[in-house]
Amino acid sequence: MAKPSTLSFPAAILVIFFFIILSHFSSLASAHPLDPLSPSELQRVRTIVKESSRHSHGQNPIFHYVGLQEPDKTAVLSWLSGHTTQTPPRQAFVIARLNQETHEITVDLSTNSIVSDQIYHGYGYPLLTSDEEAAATNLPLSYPPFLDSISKRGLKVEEVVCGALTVGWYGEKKSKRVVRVMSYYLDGTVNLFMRPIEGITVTVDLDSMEIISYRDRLKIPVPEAEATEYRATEQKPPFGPILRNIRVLQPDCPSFSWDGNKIRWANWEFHLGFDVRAGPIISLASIYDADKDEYRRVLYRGYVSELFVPYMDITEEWYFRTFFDAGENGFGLSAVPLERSKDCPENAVFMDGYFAAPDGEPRKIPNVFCIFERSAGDILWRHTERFLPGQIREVRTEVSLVVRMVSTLANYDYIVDWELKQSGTIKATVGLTGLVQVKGSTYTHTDQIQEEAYGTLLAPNTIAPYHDHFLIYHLDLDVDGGANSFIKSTLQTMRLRGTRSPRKSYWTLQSETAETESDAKIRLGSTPAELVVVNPNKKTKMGNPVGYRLIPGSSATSILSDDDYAQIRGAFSKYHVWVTPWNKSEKWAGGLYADQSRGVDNLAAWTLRNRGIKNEDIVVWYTMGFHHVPYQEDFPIMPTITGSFELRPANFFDRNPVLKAISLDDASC
Ligand SMILES: *[C@@H]1O[C@H](CO)[C@@H](O)[C@H](O)[C@H]1NC(C)=O
Ligand SMILES: [Cu+2]
Repeated sequence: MAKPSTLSFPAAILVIFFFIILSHFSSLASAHPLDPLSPSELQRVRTIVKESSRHSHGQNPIFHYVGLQEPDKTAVLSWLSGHTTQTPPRQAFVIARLNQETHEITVDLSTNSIVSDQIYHGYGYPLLTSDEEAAATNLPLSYPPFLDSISKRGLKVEEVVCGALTVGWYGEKKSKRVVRVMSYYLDGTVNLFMRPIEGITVTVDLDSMEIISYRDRLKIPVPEAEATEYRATEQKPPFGPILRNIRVLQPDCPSFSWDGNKIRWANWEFHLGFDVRAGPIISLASIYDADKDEYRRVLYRGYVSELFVPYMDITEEWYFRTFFDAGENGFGLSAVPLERSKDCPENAVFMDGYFAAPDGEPRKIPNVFCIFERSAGDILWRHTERFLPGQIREVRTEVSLVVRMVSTLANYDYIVDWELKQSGTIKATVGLTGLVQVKGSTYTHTDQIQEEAYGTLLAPNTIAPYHDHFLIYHLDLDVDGGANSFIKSTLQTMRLRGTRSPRKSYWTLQSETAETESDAKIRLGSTPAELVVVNPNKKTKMGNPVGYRLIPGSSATSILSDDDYAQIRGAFSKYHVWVTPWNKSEKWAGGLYADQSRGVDNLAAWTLRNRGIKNEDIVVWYTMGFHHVPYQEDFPIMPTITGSFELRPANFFDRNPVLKAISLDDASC
């Protein structure tokens, strides 16, 4: 934990004291069935799986994924309601590679035994491990043809850095676990992504760990190091503005409390989990209803299910760059430790995340999440009553609770925020920052460009190809209970003729309850629409079905052709909204095995069954999309692009909960 260096002595003591309390708390924390696997559980999983594979195969397994096997929803809810004191069985789900085969293993942690071990024979491969990526990127550095290419370009091999890229799928009948290794050049900068060594295609077989094909096609200059420096210490003049004397301190403690992974703040309570694939998982988010004097469930589980990032350059060195960052590299696995006063405000509280290394050993990502109260000078609600003598003036300050993770996937950094508001709103925001992926080019001026360049010339010899980012959220809404329906209402212009009213038009709602999955595939367009998940079995006092509405933010969906291989795999990007009936095994919108997947097991394929979704336990999937056309300001670092959406109560309460928004939790420290 990074301590703020400028704290006065007594405050520093308080902070230290506070963290002693925090660690004390976590050791006393009561177990929750949705808790991520602890280091000791990960260790047990490792022992059990290793023992078993040694027995049957005489080999060590490589762990590609280890995570909580999500317990049955009914078991969790029944445990939660206190109908049973039995916690649901604690199980781990493991994807391991052994003898070049992919095993799906379920480990029971209460009996310390393997419940099932199946070999996966379908298409696609599991998450890549950090070990094999490191090994693959080392290969070219001792491969004579590569060393030759480097020296032919007049470059120094000790200044070369390599990175591995997944290869996608382009209709091949047979596939192998392979990656392409790209190289970049330092020599006077740390901004290696602005100095690609273009034209070399190195393909590495991950199972045999050898280079299986090599091609050096082009002689393109490596862009200059000049003007690529981004470190603040090297900038003259330094970056401003300086916020004079601004502090956000809560020296006593924040006004939220936590018991292990369960967090309570203002009128909210929820569970926060960590998964190597998804990153943060928000579960069992419930909001207190002061009128009913009870917590009412809103979101059973919400997380980023997949990312799809296709590049629009069709040349040999680029066409395959169509990444699935969660399923190929792990959105959570790529998370970076957050730093106080930099990544998160000074008043943040931090949480660690644990994962299994490729050898199964538990590892920690310190400070993988930060949780903080945001009070940024905004108004939650206000009114000045000017019709009354003397005027009444009422203002409520906006305060919200933010959970943050930052995931760095090679050149890109994704800032993922989940924000809870007293108004009942859940807001999800993603910030895209870091560095754009650029391509070396002979061009030094746009006048020279005669043919399709697939991107923008940002600097001499530097083209940033066009690309998209699609993040799809899995939102298992349980609005006041499990059985929900999805209602789409479009705003229709009504024309008036005759003398009924001096008006010529008005608009009204035309509502449709989605019966099946195909009714709920929505691409938002020019017709305004209201998207509401309701519980048709619960009504407000006024008789409206209780609901929560989805307020979309960023607007992009994929405009690639449906028969393009990348699009077949990332088909979820075609619609803003999908609704499916809840199914335990439908978690990853790009498929469980995203690396070189073929679109057989993904959200689009599941929905072809066109199942009923009315008055069912449904999952809403929301695609947050960005078409990224780079501009010169994307050089040499990228301005943050932000997208968001909200889930907001819609006839959920009988009146505005803000009126009586209170903090139920007196600070617990
Ligand atoms: C759950 O999803 C899997 C994968 O799509 C499918 O094979 C299975 O039939 C589904 N179960 C139900 C009850 O729909
Ligand atoms: Cu981008």
